[in-house]
Amino acid sequence: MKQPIELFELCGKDRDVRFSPYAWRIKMALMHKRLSFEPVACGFLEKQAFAQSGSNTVPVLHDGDVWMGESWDIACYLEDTYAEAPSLFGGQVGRGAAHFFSIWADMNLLMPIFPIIVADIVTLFGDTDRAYFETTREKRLGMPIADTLKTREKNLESLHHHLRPLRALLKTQKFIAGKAPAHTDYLAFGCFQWARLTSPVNLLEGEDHIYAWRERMLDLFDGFGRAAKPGHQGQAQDSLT
Ligand SMILES: N[C@@H](CCC(=O)N[C@@H](CS)C(=O)NCC(=O)O)C(=O)O
Repeated sequence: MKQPIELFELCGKDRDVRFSPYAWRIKMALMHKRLSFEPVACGFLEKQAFAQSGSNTVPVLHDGDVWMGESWDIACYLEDTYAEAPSLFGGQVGRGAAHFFSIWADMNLLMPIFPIIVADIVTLFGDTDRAYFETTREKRLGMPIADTLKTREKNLESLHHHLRPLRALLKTQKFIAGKAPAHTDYLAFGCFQWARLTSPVNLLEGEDHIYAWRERMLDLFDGFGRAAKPGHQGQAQDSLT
């Protein structure tokens, strides 16, 4: 019998708290494809568990003989390997557009969200992962993590500037992919789910079209995203507004 698909993903000191934005993209893609999978929690210093993939980052997919890192490559692998299952891209043209959107989402969602939530993310790790995260991310930020708190308001404003095209789109259609969700939605959702699970900061207000879309995304697959455990106290940015 075929071994179940495994998905290696990042966890906090509470190993049930799983917040990697890239892993969420793939978890939603696996649900979309109706593939059952076993999530495997990994700390930053536990990469040995997926050494066979040659990847230094998660998510990593292990499916039979296949070991694969890089979330975009994994999405393409799932689309091609499980071609009979519901499509993530809706054909080659859709794949090209989704690839562009993946780059757009990295630059216009992930990057502007990061400085807003990083001071909360760091608190979710145990000592060893925390030290690793501080060293690597402070280098990336070019400042101590604590200093990001001084510019949180400004960073939120900047994020909302980046969100304008997404908001304009979601005013006219229910999902980024159109009438029904597909990989473009999972690409963006991963970013918002990351923020929602790591930080009590409210990125979206209740009357925002993006907020309504995120609610629809949280309801998908019997509330799969909504059921995830947040790392912070209290509710995960749903009914806080
Ligand atoms: N381009 C990669 C990025 C994945 C990535 O950066 N993952 C982070 C966790 S959210 C990671 O594993 N970082 C490992 C490290 O910093 O050592 C993808 O799309 O899969």
